[in-house]
Amino acid sequence: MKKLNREQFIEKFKSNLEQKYVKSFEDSTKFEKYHALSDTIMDMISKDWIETNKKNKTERNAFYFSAEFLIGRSLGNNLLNLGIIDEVKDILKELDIDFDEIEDEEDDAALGNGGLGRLAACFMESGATEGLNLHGYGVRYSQGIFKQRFENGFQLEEGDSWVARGDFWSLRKESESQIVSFRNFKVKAVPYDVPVVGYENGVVNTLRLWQSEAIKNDGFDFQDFNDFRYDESVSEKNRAEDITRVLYPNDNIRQGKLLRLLQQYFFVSASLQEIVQKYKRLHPEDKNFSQFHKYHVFQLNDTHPVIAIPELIRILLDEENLSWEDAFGLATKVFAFTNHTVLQEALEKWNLDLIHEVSPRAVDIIKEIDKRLLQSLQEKGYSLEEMEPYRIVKNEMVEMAFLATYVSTSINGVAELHTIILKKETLNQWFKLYPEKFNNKTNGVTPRRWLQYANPQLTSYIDELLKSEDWKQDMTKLKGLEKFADDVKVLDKLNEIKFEKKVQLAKYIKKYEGVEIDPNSIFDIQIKRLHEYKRQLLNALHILHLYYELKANPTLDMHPVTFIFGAKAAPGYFRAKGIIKFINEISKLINNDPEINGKIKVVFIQNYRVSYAEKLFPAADVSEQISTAGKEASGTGNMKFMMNGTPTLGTMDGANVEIFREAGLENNFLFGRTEEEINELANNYNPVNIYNSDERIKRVVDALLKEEGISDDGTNHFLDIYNSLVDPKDGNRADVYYLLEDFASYVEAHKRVDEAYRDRRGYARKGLINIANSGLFSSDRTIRQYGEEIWKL
Ligand code: BZD
Repeated sequence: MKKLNREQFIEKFKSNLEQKYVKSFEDSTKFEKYHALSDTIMDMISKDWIETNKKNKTERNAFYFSAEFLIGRSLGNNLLNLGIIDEVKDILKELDIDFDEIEDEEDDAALGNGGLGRLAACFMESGATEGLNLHGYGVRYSQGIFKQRFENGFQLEEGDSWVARGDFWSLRKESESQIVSFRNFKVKAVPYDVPVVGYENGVVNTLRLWQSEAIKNDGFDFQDFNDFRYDESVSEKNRAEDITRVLYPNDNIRQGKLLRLLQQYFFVSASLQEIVQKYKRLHPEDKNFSQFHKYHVFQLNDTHPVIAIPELIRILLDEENLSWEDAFGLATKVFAFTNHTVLQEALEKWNLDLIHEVSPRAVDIIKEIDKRLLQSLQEKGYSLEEMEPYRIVKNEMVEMAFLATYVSTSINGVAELHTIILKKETLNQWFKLYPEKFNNKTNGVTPRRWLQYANPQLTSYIDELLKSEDWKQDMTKLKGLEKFADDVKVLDKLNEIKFEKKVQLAKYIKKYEGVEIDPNSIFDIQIKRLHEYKRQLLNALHILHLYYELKANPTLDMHPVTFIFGAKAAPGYFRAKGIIKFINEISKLINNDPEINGKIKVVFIQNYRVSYAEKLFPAADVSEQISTAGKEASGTGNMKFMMNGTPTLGTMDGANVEIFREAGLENNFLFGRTEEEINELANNYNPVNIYNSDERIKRVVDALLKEEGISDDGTNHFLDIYNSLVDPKDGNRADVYYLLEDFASYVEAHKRVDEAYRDRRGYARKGLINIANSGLFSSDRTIRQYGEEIWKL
């Protein structure tokens, strides 16, 4: 397939350079070349972008409302999806430019925390690839997730001014700006459109991110300035820009901050106003919006955009003069809700006073919805007591998940087990009332970024084995790889590719972390946000256990292992930061112990992010997915490892359950209690007994306080962790994530890995079967299900 006119491309690239920087090609920097290359690509997609927009106008459209889109870099992915990545690499080589160096000039667009934000980015890409009319709407934070650095083993945070050097992947659409009215001030919302390129199909969808700015004179009041009131002259500008200044860096924890609610209201209000305006322009005859629901469906990515429900009703009531019945009736037809967590501390509740600060009308409308809900329940014969669990407003607090569930046509969980738990526990009362609304949509990840782009070596080998590239359009075709399961040439080649990716990663880690790691060791990797329920601490305690075993028996027969961690802790999450320090202390202790003889190495990479992840997943031998059963809604990193041929060492949690089912337990390493077993245990769980009766556990837990080489430098972080496991304060329960309960089983699972890895071909076979059965976890499949079953596109 010839997609590129080489001469034209080079011509355009060079003229971009000359025009943007008034420099010759020879004199330009790597960054300038990156910029010119990006602009060349933006030019190339403009026609398709216009065409896609035109087509969407007359059809039904889905709108993905999300406070986060964790995009990462765009250059490589767009080149891949345009089908020109190899050719462009080639051209650059001819020009004596190293593509890897150019692409390293791009900062990640890190407008998200973790899984939820990255899922939104995968969905956008798969939506374009599947040719769906899918529009993303979100926030253009000036500062994305903080940059992480370690100093003396402690996490330090720095700002992430990702646009400082220029954002070349969006277009500012000044003319489509909106005014957002808060209770006591107004701001201008300016859209920045990011193109979402479908995979080799000519589709370019749009991700629209809103930026907050002052309305007048660029917010800068010259009158004030001329009157020597400098402070006042800039204050309005600052106040407006504050709204989208920074992403809140917490995941899976509620934060009841006014600014956060202002952000949420800001982007949904701007989005809905714009969408309603467009509708009126295209359907001037439909004065009462009777057809609106036929053209629109809004997917709410968790509760963060749920304030869109009262906002749409407000627009219809106050601006468009609809009746309550019509406005509310319309709202009940156009929203769908995705839940991403069952952790109680993460479920959003907003105080009515705070909502009033942001939008007084939202308070009226929410109260009216609550009132009418209770009326309707009463009419159905519910007693006061029976009505209680349904109250949307209680003690002046609004349960956002309840509001979303009541109004939406669809409520979905993100993995089979998660949806079961939603139905039987978290939203059980609502499931009883509206069973037909509940459904599961197991997450997926885009195979373009996470397999084809991240692992071109494996990709071309799959092409070779399957003698076709059809699998790139339909990942279930990977199943065809199973017939090579006992072909030693294939298994050896898979090991060879894995080794090459490990060598590449080792170089990268040497460059950025200054640590040498051995690509012949087992790369055992846990990369995800730092959270107690994800149990990085369990991993750490096990490593310490191995270390003590090795100290006691230096000739212990084990294959060398490199344990790799990557994780950011929310800046205010004290215990999570303590766990980072603890792992860094263990790393220092072990890596500097000559007696260990290279048998164990521990590396905590700094500033784990999408672009780092792309190097980690393909190089992994073990995928650590060790959350307490029932706590991880789905997980998506687990799927990225699987696609790259890495067996899972994990619990029966989230989508692990489905991974085990698809690839077989014999090709993975299951351990730990099930969700049911943990529920049974709950009230009788006594971790102190385990601590006292298992010497191995006592030894590693005590290390928190007693090991000489391990210190929290007087910060009390390690005492806090110790207490959380076996000596909780203020009537709290001990070890609420069951680390000690699962410890023995985890140790044993690692032994099975060690054993299995010695049979190098046997291990490659497990990897192969995982790849062959990873088709289910393509976000193409997920987004098709949303499109067919929820959005009815
Ligand atoms: O969403 C995650 C879940 O924890 C994962 O199990 C799941 O795979 C993904 C995608 O469905 N949730 C988050 O990432 N949540 C957040 O990042 C978040 C952010 C702000 C506020 C609350 C949660």
